[in-house]
Amino acid sequence: MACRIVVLISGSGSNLQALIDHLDPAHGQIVLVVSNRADAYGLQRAAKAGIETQVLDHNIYASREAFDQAMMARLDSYSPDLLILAGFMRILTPAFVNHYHGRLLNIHPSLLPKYKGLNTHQRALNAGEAEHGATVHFVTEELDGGPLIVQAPVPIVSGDTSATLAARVQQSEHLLYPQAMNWFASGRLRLIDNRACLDGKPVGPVGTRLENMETDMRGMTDV
Ligand code: NHR
Ligand code: GAR
Repeated sequence: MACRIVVLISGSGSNLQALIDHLDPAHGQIVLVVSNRADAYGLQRAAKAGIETQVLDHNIYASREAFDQAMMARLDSYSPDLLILAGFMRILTPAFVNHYHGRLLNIHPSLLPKYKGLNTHQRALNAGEAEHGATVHFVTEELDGGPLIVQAPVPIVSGDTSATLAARVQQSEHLLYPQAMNWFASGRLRLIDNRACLDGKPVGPVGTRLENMETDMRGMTDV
């Protein structure tokens, strides 16, 4: 049975576009895109792809808990098998995260466990790092601290600004995230005993590391 996928966004939705473009239709279907911001450009991308959209503005709720409860009610009416955070910028409550335990993914713009939280590109530059990157992980109560699935390093080059670095990291995100989505949709990726498992085997502590993203992805039939 096709995996029913819901994507949550807050902004431009370039990751959403990559997910739309690379989803293997044999295994899954994006049944809904939700944004907490009415002006998120990603909503237009979804509409263009013929995907249902909904806006749930967090500002009209009295608390984080109330917002998350409203979202859960909305999402559950679509019976999602997989929820994907794609540039979704609201921290989720324990009640939400636990309700979707094992079926909630996030992509974070750093080589986790380094640089949790926001403003990661500038912080990596300030620290004089030689490399940065992106990581897909299962979401748990611990912010950016859930079990890691797969990460891609991106070199930092001289003259990089947070904008040039962010652009390069995002290119790798657009390969990384569809890969993880298709792994999950096809049943290869599961959360078992709080560890991401690919084909039944736990991935390493930082997840599968894709060193040469473009070369590695070439020839992968499911991306
Ligand atoms: N929720 C939980 N419980 N656990 C995670 O790991 C989560 C999460 C919600 C979102 C994405 C995350 C990222 O990849 C994510 C992971 C937003 C913030 C944040 O501080 C931090 C991390 C992430 C997303 N948001 C502010 C807030 O008050 C609002 C910032 C804004 O609106 O611009 O929620 O980086
Ligand atoms: C991506 O780079 C993603 O890693 C990051 O926001 C960008 C969203 O871009 N996510 C976070 O920082 C989550 N806090 P997009 O809207 O074009 O996909």
